Amino acid sequence: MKRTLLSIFMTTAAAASFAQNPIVQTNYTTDPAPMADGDRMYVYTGHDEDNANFFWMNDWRVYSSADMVNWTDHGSPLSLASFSWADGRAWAAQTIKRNGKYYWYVCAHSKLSGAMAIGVAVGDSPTGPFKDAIGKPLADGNWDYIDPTVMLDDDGQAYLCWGNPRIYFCKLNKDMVSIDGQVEKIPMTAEGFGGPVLSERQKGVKYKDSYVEGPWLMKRNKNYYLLYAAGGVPEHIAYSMAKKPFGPWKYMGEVMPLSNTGSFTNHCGVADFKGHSYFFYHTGKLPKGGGFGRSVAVEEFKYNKDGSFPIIQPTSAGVEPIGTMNPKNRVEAETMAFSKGVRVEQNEETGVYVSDIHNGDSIVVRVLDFGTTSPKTFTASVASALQGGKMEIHVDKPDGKLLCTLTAPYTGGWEKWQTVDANLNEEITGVHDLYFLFKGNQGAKLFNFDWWQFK
Ligand code: FUB
Repeated sequence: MKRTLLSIFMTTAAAASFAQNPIVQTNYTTDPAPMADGDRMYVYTGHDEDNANFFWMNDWRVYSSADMVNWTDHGSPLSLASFSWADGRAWAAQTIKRNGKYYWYVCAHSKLSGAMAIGVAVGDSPTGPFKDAIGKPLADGNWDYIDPTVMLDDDGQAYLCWGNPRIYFCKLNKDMVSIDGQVEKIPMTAEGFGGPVLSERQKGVKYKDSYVEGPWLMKRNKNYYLLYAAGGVPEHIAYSMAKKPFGPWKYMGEVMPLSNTGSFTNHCGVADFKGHSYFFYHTGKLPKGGGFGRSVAVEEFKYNKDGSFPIIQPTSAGVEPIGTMNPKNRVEAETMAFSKGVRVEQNEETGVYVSDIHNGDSIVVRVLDFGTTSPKTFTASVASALQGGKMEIHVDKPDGKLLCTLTAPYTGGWEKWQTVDANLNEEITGVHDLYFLFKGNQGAKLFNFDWWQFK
């Protein structure tokens, strides 16, 4: 029944034409590591700084969604400052849940060794707070030590692997914060990875591929998979399969071939959620983005019958919604399907909120189910140290029916929040996308926006 309803509303013109990638527009995001937990899909990302000319990365971020199109920004609960031993390069990472705790494996430049190191943070919820679990790196002192990926096998054994241009592999103890035994190097054979590592390629020999970095270790049914960035620069995504978690690996081919994504790196993560399979990756497709200004995107796919991966191409369309949101509950303003112009900030008291709202900016929130009884008012929490501004809410498209106009006043400060109401111009029932269009003094910052609700 749910599927039928979804397919009915997805045939509306507004839904069919919606471009959903990249999934975050308020920051550059990289190296996605998805984790389905309960009713939500979480994505742990790196964060490229604005106007960067290298991977000068300082923190990691978390986003989540229940419907795969509206993503809530949970801010940055982990940064270089969380690790006393780290002083740069907050690169790729992955989070996994075990026994109610969340373990976030990261890599960063180590002050102790002067090279790269693998660390682990722990938290009691998927969005933190997180703290360094052991106060030191798990493995330190090698420039190869980047891009950790972690997997918990059905028998309770956890495995960690990482590396560029070689793959290092170890067992984790049950505590998830110590290594069981030795760190091994996986043999980088042509059989396993399509060719040796790039520096060991022989002139004149044609290889199928070469592992580079960004491993993603996973198990599905009885098969183990290692997906990775491959081929050199620019990178495509390829994969290998094995019958045991430590191999021997068999090179299986490309998953995401090279295309014009605007980013010379690629980095993937894969997860199933609510009966769907998703492939996350990054591109340089946000405005002013590129190789050091990357953005996470997602595609839905189906495994081939034999368990192998299909070829997955990057799209700007992205994925279809797999659920709806209730607009009569409080919705955080930083939950959005797409935005233009706005940014986010966070503080201890408010958490994450939408900032930098200017005339002409917009936010789209999708698949809102108003049910059969129309609300009468729209309420929002806003703050402004200047003159404030207006928020028009249009139904299903930017120039769709004007549902209401909310006036955000001067409130005495950018974090002095005031709850403001607007009466609806007309009734609304059923499932709709809403377009929040911001209007006000040209060039001025208008107001900040924390949450909203229909009543
Ligand atoms: O984001 C920094 C580095 O770029 C990652 O560690 C690599 O996987 C590549 O995506």
